[in-house]
Amino acid sequence: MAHDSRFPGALSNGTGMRLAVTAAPDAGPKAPILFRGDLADCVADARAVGYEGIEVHVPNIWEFDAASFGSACAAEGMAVSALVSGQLNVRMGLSLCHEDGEKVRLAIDGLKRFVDAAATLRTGVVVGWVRGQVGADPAGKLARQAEGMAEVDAYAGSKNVPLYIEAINRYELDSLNTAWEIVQFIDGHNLKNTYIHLDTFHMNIDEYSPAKAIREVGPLLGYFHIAENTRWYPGHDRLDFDSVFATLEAVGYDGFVSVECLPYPTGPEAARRAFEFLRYRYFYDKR
Ligand code: LER
Ligand code: MN
Repeated sequence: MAHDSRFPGALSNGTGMRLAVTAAPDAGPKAPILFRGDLADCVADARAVGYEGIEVHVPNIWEFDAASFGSACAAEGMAVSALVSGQLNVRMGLSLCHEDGEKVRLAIDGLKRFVDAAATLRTGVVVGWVRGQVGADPAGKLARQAEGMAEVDAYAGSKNVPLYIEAINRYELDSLNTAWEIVQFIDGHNLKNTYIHLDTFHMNIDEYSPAKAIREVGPLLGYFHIAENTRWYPGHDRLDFDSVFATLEAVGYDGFVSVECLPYPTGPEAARRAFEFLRYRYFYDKR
């Protein structure tokens, strides 16, 4: 199968979707991060459950040692499913549409450093919260977001790294909340290395149905987060995962499905229960 630039590394080989899970050195009690602490330990613990990919929410990209993290992953046979850039905004207050031009410049520089790290780790970069709130000036700020994205998109292209814009629900971010809005944003600004990242939790709020959103995105789907309608681990509540996975297969999605859910009852226990639920129904040992 031809290389698909949506899925870097060795994954676009037609062998299907793989399961990943979230990790970070530290996170708040309600953050949807399941493995926390030393990242090499997170990789080993996630691999022991059975996950094939680790998604890292990097606290400070300027201090992140991608090469040594890559060695820790290689030692466990673990792929990096994505690097998530949200902490540029959450911890550092940077965004692509900030009124303060210096904060925009730093957001763009931070995203380029994410691209560098992703090139080392053969993975992609999630662009969510760092887009920023457009507030009462949607036209000006949306244009600023788009300018920043275009600059980072061109840089990502020079490094063969895909960017994944996440559709985040309206209560967290005030623009690009739906799959279709991001399709139009990517087409409208001619972004060549940017794909769409869907999350079942956000879709349950802002989409008619996850299946419809996945179909609308089709070949632009680059990354996927999975959690229940309540954001508990998959299998805990009432989201229709049969239709989600049937539609992912129908559109030929061949990338990671990353478990990003609340750390309840604990992060590692949620990771274990999610893996058990998903593996038998949709992954390695389908019944
Ligand atoms: C990040 O992937 C996400 O889904 C946001 O809701 C931030 O938690
Ligand atoms: Mn998400």
